[in-house]
Amino acid sequence: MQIDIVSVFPEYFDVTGLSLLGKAQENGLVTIHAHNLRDWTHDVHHSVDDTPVGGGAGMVMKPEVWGQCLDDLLDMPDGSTRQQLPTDQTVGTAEVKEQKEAMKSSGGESDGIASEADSSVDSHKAGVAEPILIFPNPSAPLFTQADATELSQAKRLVFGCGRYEGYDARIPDYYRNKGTDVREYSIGDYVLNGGEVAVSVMLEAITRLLPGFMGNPESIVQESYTGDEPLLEYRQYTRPTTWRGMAVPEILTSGDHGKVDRFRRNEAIRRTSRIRPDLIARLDCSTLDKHDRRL
Ligand code: 6GU
Repeated sequence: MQIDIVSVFPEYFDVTGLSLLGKAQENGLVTIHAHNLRDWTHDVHHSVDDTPVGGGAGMVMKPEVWGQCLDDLLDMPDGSTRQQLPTDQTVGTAEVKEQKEAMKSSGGESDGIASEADSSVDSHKAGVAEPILIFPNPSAPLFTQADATELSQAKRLVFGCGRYEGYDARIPDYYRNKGTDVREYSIGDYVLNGGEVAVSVMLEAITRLLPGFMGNPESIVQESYTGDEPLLEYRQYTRPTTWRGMAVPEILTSGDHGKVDRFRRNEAIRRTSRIRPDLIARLDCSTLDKHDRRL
């Protein structure tokens, strides 16, 4: 999977080089490039925002800068030519242009003045994955595990981080109208300063589902929100079986796997009913067995 992130704080994503996501990049499972939106500005102040049309507080991100940036990024092929990019996570306009030139001379793309239809045919011929464009937006539908699962199948994702009071609404509209798969997601009912944290959250939820990402793929299957039954997970314990006078539930030490499974499932259903009744309301009742129904 190839991931591009556009932000006015690309350094924010330096942390993607750490931990399991860092390993996944070393192993070639995923490449992540964070770009600085200001590299696509032309004015001396490198301004990316302006006051809202119609008045009001705050600033709105300008469509021209985003347009130039996304035209460049969405035009780029995946995998093969990507490897020519510098190892530095932050890639500016110069490198992007360089890469496009390299692509053209290697016959990887049409002459650049072809019609939209032509260039899309060409990109299919060259085996170029169509990117999905994702904008974090507190006023959008909630990002869920189902979205993470779907997006983990994609070859290319491009994230655009908005700052300040948001971005010009015509930006996603423009690319949607051009046929790009454009998504806008909120990560929860609270306010953040910008899209960077939200993109980090989505990035982690998506990439950990890539085949080969997790040491133990079983740990994904058992989790809360996964599969047809979005139940909260049962509570976990490890040794010692008694700690500061608190014993783990006795059934878990019984060695009877049937009883352990039943105990854990009961706990998952009871906890979900109490803590997240909204999830129970969404439950597909045909997945419940006769023991579940008695709870
Ligand atoms: Cl996606 N962006 C911002 N700025 N705030 C949020 C959010 C996104 N999701 C929840 N709060």
